[in-house]
Amino acid sequence: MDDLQAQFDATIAADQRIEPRDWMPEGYRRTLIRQIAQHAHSEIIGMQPEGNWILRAPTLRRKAILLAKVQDEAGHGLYLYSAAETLGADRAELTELLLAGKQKYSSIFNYPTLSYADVGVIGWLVDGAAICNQVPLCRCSYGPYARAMIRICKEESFHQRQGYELLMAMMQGTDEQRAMVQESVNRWWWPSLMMFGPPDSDSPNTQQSMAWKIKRHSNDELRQRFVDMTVPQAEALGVTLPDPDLRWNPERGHYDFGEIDWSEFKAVLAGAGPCNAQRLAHRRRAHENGAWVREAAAAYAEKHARKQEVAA
Ligand code: FAQ
Repeated sequence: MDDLQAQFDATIAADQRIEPRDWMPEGYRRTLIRQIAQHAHSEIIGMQPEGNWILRAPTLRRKAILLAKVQDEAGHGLYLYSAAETLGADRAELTELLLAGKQKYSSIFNYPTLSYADVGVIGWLVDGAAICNQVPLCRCSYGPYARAMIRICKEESFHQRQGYELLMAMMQGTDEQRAMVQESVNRWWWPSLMMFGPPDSDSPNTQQSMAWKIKRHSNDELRQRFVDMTVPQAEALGVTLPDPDLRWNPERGHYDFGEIDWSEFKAVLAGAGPCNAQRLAHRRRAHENGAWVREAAAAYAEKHARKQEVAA
């Protein structure tokens, strides 16, 4: 056992990858299943806010782009459930845990999409935050998760750009459109900052996850990186970020920003966000409506396996 632990520690120290067949400490496995499952659930639940606008996209082009983006999120969910399965988790069980409210998904998807500008702002801010958080995960110490993240990040970059391009178009439109973008930014800015998780001083998992090189940066480091990256983009767009304390700090070489309302974050995590009940109810309904597809796929797989047995 000591040998196995030493081998694991050496692999991590040498910045090499742990693969599914390698020995790993139980805590490492549990942490990865928790994070990857939460990430997968986020991608799947994350289809709902934007899905709300597919039927109301203003042009065929916008509709095609939005459909492609929402389908990408479904794909991300599937890669991630597959990565979790390499750790011995069962996708059906993870889904049950989500539906029973026993596993989390990102707080951000518990906010409503009230206007079409929200489609652009989600692309710009939510996908922007997701990229900031997820690019370092391409170097996660667990091979299957790191490899899944490479493709996911490429697609998230397209999502971020489509959001920014949409907002650029609206900002060059009418006063009403500009006001719609500003109103949307006002609603999404603070929840986007919350996506990075609790402050480092209140993050029970960060220290160990960084020691295991699952996480490469702390929550606060990534949040700061996101703010620094986004402020110039807001200026180029011509929108105001809703934080009177936001200003460049030349000594730190970063933007200072105001206090996040952590009581709101905790309430959303506890199930009391504006859309928690709606999101889970919708997911549950979709799962029940899809039961026949799962049954048909299982029956087909069984038939196929029997045929192969006979042929062998
Ligand atoms: N929401 O100790 P830490 C996307 C939980 S995908 C809900 O700091 P950790 C794509 C955390 O799980 C967005 N829960 O935890 C898209 C833990 O709870 P537990 C999802 C949160 O894991 C775009 C507790 O708080 N991305 O956006 C949140 O070290 C557009 C203590 O926190 C990922 O999942 C939160 N915001 O760090 C799709 C990325 N923050 O399990 C559609 C991978 C924290 O102990 C449209 N995940 N919690 O009961 C990560 O990088 C990490 O898990 C963190 C949290 C950074 C999220």
